[in-house]
Amino acid sequence: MDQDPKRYTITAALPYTNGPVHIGHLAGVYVPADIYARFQRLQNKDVAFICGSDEHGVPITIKAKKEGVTPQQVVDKYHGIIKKSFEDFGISFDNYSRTSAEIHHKTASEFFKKLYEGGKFTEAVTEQLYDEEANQFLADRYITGTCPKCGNEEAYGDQCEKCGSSLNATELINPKSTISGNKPILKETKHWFLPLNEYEDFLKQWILVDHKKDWKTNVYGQCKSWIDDGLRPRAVTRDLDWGIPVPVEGAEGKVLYVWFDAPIGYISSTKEWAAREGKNWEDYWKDEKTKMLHFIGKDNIVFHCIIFPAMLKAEGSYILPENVPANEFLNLEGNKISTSKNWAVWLHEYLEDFPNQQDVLRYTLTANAPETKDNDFTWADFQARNNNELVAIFGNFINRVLVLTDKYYGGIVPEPATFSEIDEQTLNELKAYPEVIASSIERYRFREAQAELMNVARLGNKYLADEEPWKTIKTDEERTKTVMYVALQIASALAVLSEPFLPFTSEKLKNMLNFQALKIQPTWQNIATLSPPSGEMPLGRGGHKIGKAELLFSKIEDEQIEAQLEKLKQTKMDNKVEKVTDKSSDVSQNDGQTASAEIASQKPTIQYDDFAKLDMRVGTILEAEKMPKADKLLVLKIDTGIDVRTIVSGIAESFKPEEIIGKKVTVLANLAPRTLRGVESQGMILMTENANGKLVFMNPGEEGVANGATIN
Ligand code: B3M
Ligand code: ZN
Repeated sequence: MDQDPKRYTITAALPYTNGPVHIGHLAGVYVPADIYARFQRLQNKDVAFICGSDEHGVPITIKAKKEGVTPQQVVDKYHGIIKKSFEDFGISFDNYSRTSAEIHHKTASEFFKKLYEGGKFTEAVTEQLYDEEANQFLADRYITGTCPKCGNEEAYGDQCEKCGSSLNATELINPKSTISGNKPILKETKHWFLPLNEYEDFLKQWILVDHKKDWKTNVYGQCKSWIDDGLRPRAVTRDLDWGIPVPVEGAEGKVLYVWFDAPIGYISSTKEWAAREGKNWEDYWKDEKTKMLHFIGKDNIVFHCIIFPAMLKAEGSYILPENVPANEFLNLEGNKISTSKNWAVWLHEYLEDFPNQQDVLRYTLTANAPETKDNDFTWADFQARNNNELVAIFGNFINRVLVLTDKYYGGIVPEPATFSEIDEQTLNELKAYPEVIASSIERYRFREAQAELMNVARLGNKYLADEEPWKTIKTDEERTKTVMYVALQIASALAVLSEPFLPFTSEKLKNMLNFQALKIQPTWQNIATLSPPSGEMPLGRGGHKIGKAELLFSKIEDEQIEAQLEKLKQTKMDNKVEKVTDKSSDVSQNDGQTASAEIASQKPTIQYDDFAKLDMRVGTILEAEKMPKADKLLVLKIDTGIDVRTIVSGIAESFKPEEIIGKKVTVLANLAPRTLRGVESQGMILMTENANGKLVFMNPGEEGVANGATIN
């Protein structure tokens, strides 16, 4: 691969059209992909940023059934909402297509046929799960059961979202139809399989050797465990009535598996775009010099790293992705985001509630992006990021520069006099930022990149605070001109460097600085070379007239945040009501629909001293056994770093003794001892419930934490 590719095919996971887009989707996929695409365009790269709606698959038909409408009505509705909200949010797709489009049906059918004719599939009659009451085969999300790998009781027929395993429906333990709730029977049917086992050597070399170093550890790790586990043939057809008909004889009533057709959607969307723009789509999919990237969420890793590459390899004429920068999940106010439980911040609603504040959400989602672990979105954090960072740092700097320029010079950039050592230092620091930010983006570290962008604004604030032009204006006109000149250079650099992250702000700022009237446009590349003391200078050598100052960001008030929290509270109450009245099955959009959206409200405020009384430390469970004649109790021996002690814990219904030995736990060490069934319990281990209501340990998570380490 060319070290400095000229052409990029950047894909973002095709959202299922069974609901609108929420902040989890944005943080996981669309915001990072958009930052990356915008950045590469600013490097003058030839970019195709591709997406579209994923309109097939069981999630759609289930939604249609629930709403009593046709699948087509469901996809039309959500395709419209999703497409518009992406546009309004500034996600700069070059093309947003949909998999119900004719070009996609054609492309996917041809792809299948080529593999079929090339003998790349195996054909087999196997026993598949069948719902006798609903009279249909059960595939994918029509079936739930216990994951054979991790024990999650809500795994789907094609995937367990808890451990990420890709499954065949018949592997599930205790399978249950999500249509009728019944136990399915087995019934014979014919399908076509992609023999993934035959691609093992290729995948081993391509992922485990060639990309060991450059793929994110979460992505690499998942791939490695699947490959180590051994790959099995994977059915690429289904007995369903919604989808792309299998284009061969003897396949009546069968459609392509949604995960077979959906990634081909990237190709058909590229074709649609290329036809419109007069480009050759094959340059973006078949030229080794093109760098292809798939931005996805972690639950899509197996499909993009194992199955789709095997399909591309089988076809033979395509390039493979250079990287698959998958993110982890974003939670909302401590709970898993859930489409069916309405536990989400929906993009289209955000855009209504916070008009013209797209960049605030973009900023918060990037600042808190789940790049290496799941993260939490809270409205309090959103408000703080806006008020304390965007308003107080970025906005404040720009406002000061523009207001002072207007006040002192009638909006005309002053001619600088001599640059002091501080000026030169500041400018040299500024010049390094394009490279620093670029390097973080190139490594998919968008949080880090955005934090560096904010450092540019901080640099500006510090410079103004130190040089105090509002004071020197009374004593030294020449010095003031130079200071304002330098500050204006920083402002113009911010206008350029913020574009990938805060496109609306960047646009506004460019207008405020009147970039249109400049002879030379400041760019990512020329900030460093244009800047003084040598160089042409981004805003010219004095004389350039800037525009009027406008506020870039405005304070978000407590009432706005309270209104959002109120909405969520209402959702919680609705869910409680629903729980007793609606027993219908629940279907995930990869966002843990089964999660309980119940959150305990905050307890009364305590003082720090109260907290400091708690002695909490890290420990390891050394031994665990059932308390005789007690269903709920386990007797644990725990190494707390200071001693080995006995703790009796009411977790026997959630854990078998043997599965928790060796686990790190958080121990409340100075709780007064209590005797339970004759055994003295010397403390307590801290637990919580996960989204499925299962007890989990408050695990000290980070590696390398020693027993006895205190928590404070
Ligand atoms: N429709 C998104 C999801 O799992 C799925 C992505 C397809 S990308 C080819 O929510
Ligand atoms: Zn699992």
